[in-house]
Amino acid sequence: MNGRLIAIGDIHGCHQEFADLLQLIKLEPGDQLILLGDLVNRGPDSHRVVELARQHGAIALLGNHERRLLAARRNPDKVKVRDSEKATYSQLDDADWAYLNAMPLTHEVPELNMVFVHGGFLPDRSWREQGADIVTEVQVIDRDGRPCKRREAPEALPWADHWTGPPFVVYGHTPRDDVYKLKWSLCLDTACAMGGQLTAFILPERRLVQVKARRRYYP
Ligand SMILES: [Mn+2]
Repeated sequence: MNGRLIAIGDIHGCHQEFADLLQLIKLEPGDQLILLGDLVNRGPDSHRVVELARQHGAIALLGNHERRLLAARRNPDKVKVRDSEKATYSQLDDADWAYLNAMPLTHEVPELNMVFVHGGFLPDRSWREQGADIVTEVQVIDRDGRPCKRREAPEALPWADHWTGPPFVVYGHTPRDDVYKLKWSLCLDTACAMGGQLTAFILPERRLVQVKARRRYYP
C-alpha cells in the first residue's frame, strides 16, 4: 500500500455529504477508497454518488440496495422496482450500471488482517464461503442461527457480537447513532440518510472522520 486506505459507510444517495467527507479527509493521489455498499437510494442523488465513486476509482462493495436494483434490471418480469427506488433507477446511466454490476461482495487486505463487507458474516463458517444472501443482508442472528434484519428478530444479537475473528471486519448496513466498535469488527453505518453522519475510517492510522448530514432525507 502506498497511500491510505479509506473505508466509508453507507452513503445512500447523500452526494453532498460524500463530497464534504472527501474534502475533510484531504484525499490524495495514491489513497484508495473502499465504499461499504448501499451507495444508492434514500438520499437526494444516487447518480452523483456513483459518479463520484467512479471518478475516484473507489472499490465499492455490493450492498443489498444495489443487489435489488441489479436484480430488477436483469429480471424485470420477476423483480419489480419498488416505488422508493424508481428515482434511483431512472437516474443511473450506463456507466453507473456497469459499476454496480462489477461490485464485489468483499475486499480483503491481508497485510492488515482485515476484510471489508456490506452486511457481515455468520460466525459458524468461513467468511469466504458466504454468499450475497448472507453478506449483504445480515444484521442479527436469530436463535436458529439464521441471518435476519433487526426488526425481524428484535431480541437477537448483532452478528458482530458473535464474531471472534480473525480477520477484523469493517462493515455497514446496520445504522446506529455512532460507530459500533468491538474487538474484531467496526460498523461504519452512522445513518447519514436519516440525518445522522457519514463516517470514514482511515488506515493504517485507524482514525475516524465524520460529517454531519445536512438534513434528514429519509424517515
Ligand atoms: Mn444495507
